[in-house]
Amino acid sequence: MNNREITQRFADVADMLAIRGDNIHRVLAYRRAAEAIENLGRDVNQVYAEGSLTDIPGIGETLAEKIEEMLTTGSLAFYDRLAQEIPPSLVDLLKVEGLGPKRVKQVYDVLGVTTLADLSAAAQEGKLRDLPGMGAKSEEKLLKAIAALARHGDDRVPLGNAWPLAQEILAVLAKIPGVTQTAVAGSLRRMKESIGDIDLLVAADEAAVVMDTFVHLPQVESISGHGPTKSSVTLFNGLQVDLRVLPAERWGTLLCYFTGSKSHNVHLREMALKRGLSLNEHAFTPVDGGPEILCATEEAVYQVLDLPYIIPTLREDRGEIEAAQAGRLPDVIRTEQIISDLHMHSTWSDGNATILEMAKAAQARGLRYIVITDHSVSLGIANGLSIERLHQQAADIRQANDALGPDFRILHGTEMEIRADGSLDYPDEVLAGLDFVIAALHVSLSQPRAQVTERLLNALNNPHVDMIAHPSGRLLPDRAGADADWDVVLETAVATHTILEINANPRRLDLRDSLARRAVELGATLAINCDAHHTEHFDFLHYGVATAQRAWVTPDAVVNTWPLEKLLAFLSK
Ligand code: DGT
Ligand code: CA
Ligand code: CA
Repeated sequence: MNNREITQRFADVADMLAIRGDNIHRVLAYRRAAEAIENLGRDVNQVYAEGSLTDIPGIGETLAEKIEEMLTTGSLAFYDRLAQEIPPSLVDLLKVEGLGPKRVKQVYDVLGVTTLADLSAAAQEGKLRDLPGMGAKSEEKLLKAIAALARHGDDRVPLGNAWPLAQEILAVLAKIPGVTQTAVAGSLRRMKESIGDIDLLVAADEAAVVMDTFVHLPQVESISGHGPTKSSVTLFNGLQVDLRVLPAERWGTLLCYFTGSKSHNVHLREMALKRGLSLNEHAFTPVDGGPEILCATEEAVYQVLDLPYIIPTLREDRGEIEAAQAGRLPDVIRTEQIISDLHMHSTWSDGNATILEMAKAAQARGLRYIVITDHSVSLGIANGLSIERLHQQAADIRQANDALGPDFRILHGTEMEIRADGSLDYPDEVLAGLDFVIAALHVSLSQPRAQVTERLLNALNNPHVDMIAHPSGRLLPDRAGADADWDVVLETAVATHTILEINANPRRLDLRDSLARRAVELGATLAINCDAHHTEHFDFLHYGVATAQRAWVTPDAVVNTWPLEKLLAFLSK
């Protein structure tokens, strides 16, 4: 079994245990294990071979044994036994908005419902309304939710789709009189690569008018909840948005609670309890009585726990709280530290703007140098450059450099195909004449692991190749990208001084956060580039920086923070 299969199996076990009504800590342990394997930057088979499964955060002896069983036998006896009691298809029912594990158990026990289709039929036949705690109204709501699920699927939405929508909605809410603060929360504020639902927060003394405006926004398809402090809607694109309104003096605890992650919050609450305080979205409350401690800012929340402020992109309970306690919180990269972009396209290949237009747009955003890296000859669909056109392009770059003067510099590069057979698209003597050489995979991504790995190694070992762009080639949400032996690839990149890209295009975010963190641990040098095909694509930068933050990347490891001279010296090594 591979990482994905083990992740899925653990997630299913967690859901099945929850449906069975098992101890919550047991459920959480499996959920945490699923997350740990999902976020593992390397092949779980290899970790097992090294005997270091229990070094994975969240994996103790018991779970390590279960992983071992799956890796060596391809199945899990515990899961099979559980499946006798709780049909695995019940897990799908949890995707229905408003249906929790208790209710799923009930419809299974009482009505024999095991699938979504069963549930839909039972609701249509009016069999649900007579269950304890249900009624005709909740039955109708459930039918709607099942229909919504069928329409939109349960797919998480890529970060890049959710972010602009959330900003649009917040901008409207911020203009309502009496509103003093607005923020995104949840996974969107933590900038996870995919978003389950959008969480929005507003500070205002009068909630009613905010809620009214919110549920009647033109983007809203249906209203699933409209209460005094919380409302939920579904947008036409299927995204659910939750909004909560609270008074400003409780803003800090509110924002912290709903930013999550859940595991980060659980950890904070445990720390609070050790101090005799219970912590929720409203306040800290002394366990043995006494007045609440209100926090108007998140800084104040962390201060009560004697912690420095932890930025949202780090809040995954992947060691950030321990690091904060020890005063070793990484000083992660920030957008304003970036002064270059090393990967972009122009009208010479499949870009929409001329070299000069791209350069001016980059300069207007505060960058000091860029590399033009149009596609190479074999990528015909992207109008890849023949060797002849590549040589002609040099003159265009010289002219643009002359036009811009000494404060800005355009380098001449390429985004060169690594062909399906592993060979490179330009001969060495052509590469030697360029300032910067990117190698990248775009075709035959589904080759077997050994073959894809070999292609990447071939590029890494070429002395002219300076960077590997979007190493896995994945496209969110559906295309998983190449399955390479990442540890070998990352180690070879370090050994050959080859830069690895975190591609900031929100459909890529590649290297993904977990692999980027592994890369940095191994000593890799990274770049964060927008892969702009249009001047507006430079706005992608913050997605790439957030991904780097989630990987604990510090500015020194990112070449885009370096002055040009430092980069050139690195490249000549
Ligand atoms: P998502 O929507 O699946 O991408 O992920 P999140 O993290 O946005 O999760 P969501 O929308 O269910 O809840 C938003 C935040 O609210 C979450 O990050 C932490 C907080 N939260 C929600 N439910 C709980 C809970 O039961 N316990 C704790 N401690 N926090 C919760
Ligand atoms: Ca959410
Ligand atoms: Ca939510």
